[in-house]
Formats: sequence, C-alpha cells, structure tokens
Amino acid sequence: MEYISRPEYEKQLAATRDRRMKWWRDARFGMFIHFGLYSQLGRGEWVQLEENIPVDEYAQLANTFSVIDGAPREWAKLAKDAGMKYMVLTTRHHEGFSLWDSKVNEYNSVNYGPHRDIVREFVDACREFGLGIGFYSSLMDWHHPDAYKAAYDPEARERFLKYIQDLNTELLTNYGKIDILWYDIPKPMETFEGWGSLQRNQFLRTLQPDIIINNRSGLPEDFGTPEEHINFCDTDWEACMTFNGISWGYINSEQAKAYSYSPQKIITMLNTCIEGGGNLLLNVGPKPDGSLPEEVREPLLKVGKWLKENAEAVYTAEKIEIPIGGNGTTYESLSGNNVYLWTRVWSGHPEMGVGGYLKPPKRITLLSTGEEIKFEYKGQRLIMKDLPKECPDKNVGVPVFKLEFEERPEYLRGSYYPQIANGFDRSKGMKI
Ligand code: JFZ
Repeated sequence: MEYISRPEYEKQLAATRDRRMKWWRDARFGMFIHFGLYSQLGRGEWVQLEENIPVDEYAQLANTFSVIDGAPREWAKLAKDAGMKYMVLTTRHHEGFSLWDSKVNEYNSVNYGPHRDIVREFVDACREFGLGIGFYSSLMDWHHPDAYKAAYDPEARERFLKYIQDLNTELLTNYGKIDILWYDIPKPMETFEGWGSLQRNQFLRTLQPDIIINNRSGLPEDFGTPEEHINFCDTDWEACMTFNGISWGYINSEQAKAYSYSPQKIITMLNTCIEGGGNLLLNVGPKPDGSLPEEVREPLLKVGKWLKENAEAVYTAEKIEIPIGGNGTTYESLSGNNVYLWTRVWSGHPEMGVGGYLKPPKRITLLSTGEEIKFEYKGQRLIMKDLPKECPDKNVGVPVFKLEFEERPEYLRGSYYPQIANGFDRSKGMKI
C-alpha cells in the first residue's frame, strides 16, 4: 500500500471529519465495557501487572472464564434504556486475551473459557438496539512475548507491530461496519513512529472508511480522551469515566455501591460534557460471568427515564461559547435561542428567579410536559411563578425549564448588582 505523509493524512481526515463524526457528535452519551479475564479477580483490570502475577499463572484464568448466554445483549439493552447511543468494548485489554475468534492470537475466548466469540455477540447486540459500535484495542500487551522486547529489539518490534495490525485487521474486517476504534496505552514504544501508527491507521481506514479513531496511538486522529476527569479540549473529545472512581474492571458490587455514581451525579457529568461540547463514555465493568453489576442498573435506568423526558436539553445542545446562566441551583444547556435550566435541587417555593438576561424570553415551559410556566420580567430579573411545592421531576428530582428567546440570549451575570449600577460600566457585567 502507498502511504501518504502525516500532513497529507491529517488534511484528508479533516476534510472527511464532519461526515464521519456527525452521528457521534449527536450521540453525547455512550457505555464503555471493561470485560476480560481480570473480571474474575475483582481487583481491577491492571491486576496482572500491579500484583506481579506471572503470565503462566494469570493465563489459567482463561480456563475458568465463563460467560452467561446473552451477556452482551444485557449490556446493550441497558445502554439503550439508559439513553446511551453507542458502546465501546474492550476487545482485548492489556492482559492480551482476545474476546474474539482470532487467528493470530490463540489466547482467546473461542479457544478457552466460554468458547464463544464475545465480540460477535457484542456487535449483534449493538445492532439489535441501534447502538454505535466501538472497539477498544490495547497497544500495550502483557502476554505477547515480543511486546516488551519491541522497545529495543527491531525484529521483535517488527513482529509485534505486525501482530497489532493483524489483530485490528481481523476486528475491522470480520464484523461489518464498525464505528469507533479506541486505542489505548502506546507502551513500550513512545512515539507514533515507534508504533507505525501513521501507516497502520491509514491501512485500517481503508477497511472502514467512516471509522473514527481516538488519540491514543500517538497521533491526534479524530478525538481526545480525557480520563476520569472532564476537561474541555479544543478538538472533539469524549470523557471516559469509571462508575465508581476506583476501577474499570469489575469490583465487588456490594462494596462498590457506596462509591458508585447516583443518577444525579451522572446527569451532572453529562451536563459538564455537553457544556464543553464533548461526549460522556461511562464505564460498566460486568461481573466475572458477564452479567451486569447491580449497582449500575438502577442509576442508569433512572438516567434513561430522565433523558427520555428531557432529551432536547441534551441531544440538541451545543457547546456553550456565549455567556448564559441560571441560578445557584441549576445547570444550563443551550440550543439555538433556547436555554435549558436543569434544576438540581427543588426549593419548594412558588417562585424561582434568574438574574442577568437582558431581554425576557417569549415563553417558559417545563420540558418534560410542555406545561407553560408563568413568569414576570423586571429589571433583568426573571421570576417564574406559581411553581409547585413538590418537585415536578419524579424520576431524579432534576426538572428542566426551557426558556425560549426571540434571538440568541444576551446574559450578564449580576447585571443589576447595586455597586455596578452606581458608576461601573454595566455592559461589562461582573468579572467573577
Ligand atoms: C487506560 C487503561 O490502562 C485502563 O485500564 C482503562 O482501560 C482506561 C480507559 O485507559 O488508562 C490509562 C490511560 C492513560 C493513563 C492512565 C491510565 N495515563 O496516561 O496516565
């Protein structure tokens, strides 16, 4: 194959990016699945390395790995019910065990354990529920004999890079259209040149012309991947988050529960991502047998119900680049001329105000029901009236108010702060 230079390659990617990324930019919310041999030990997906478990001893886990029928379908169904639009599965994590019928890696789930192609079941389940399909693919490998040597032995490196290319070629050839290739941890080589990423990614894209690739093979490719924190990037980005702040792989459900996210916390994370124009990829670490850990089910189902009623505030929202605001109890999102106030805590008072919009909205409604909310506007102060004592959102207690403005709203936080009125230039608002 003829390869093009990095600048040429990046120019081509930029030219096709809007087309390739459209579905993903609209998707907002996805499910990450970390599942592998490590799930059996319940001490995280790094257990082999962290605990210095010798390869041969660790590999015994392949014999005891057993997966209940229909496990990937359970994951996909929950993702769908949670309002997620895509999934990313660890087809092969750092442990090096492939969850598919690989011809280049005999250490796989068809030769051992369940004797099934889990990747195929996952792909079928995603298609059944209309979810985008993502393959996580580790670069680092703790099983392959050449993986570590590749750092200093050119022949080992050549063999190992061929291995990496062959694995990904299988994944992107045998399962129909795949939407995301999610690389991880380019070690022991430290540069994209060391990994041959420019050439490999060009080749892999010929197999899947619409695919999007993350930034973990040493090249920026299509999107950034802040991990366990939500920091906005200038490029497209997706924050990946564990469900408990501890581990991606399964840990004891009973005990994990106390560390796990509530629906309200998930909605908070989603809001932050949306505000910064990014996606949220929220992780679930299935139990050793592939079934869902209990602590994720209820929160995700609640988020799903909430999302159904408040979809517009999430899926149509855009990156917030103009000042908008609410009050101390709300989060906001923005779509065209509409501002959405996600009210985190319900005060129970008949009135709730927002200060700083320079013109009044045309209309305010409760998003979930479309019910009109009476309001008054005076002195750049918007007061919603006749609000119920009981929180109007029965799912998670986060009702959303939709403020429809005639044009793009203009907003100055604290624009009527008395000191500003007394001599400061009010048009500059407050510098807070
Ligand atoms: C990686 C994996 O090691 C982890 O197991 C999980 O799959 C996660 C999604 O991705 O975690 C990382 C990646 C990068 C760093 C740390 C953890 N890093 O750069 O420090």
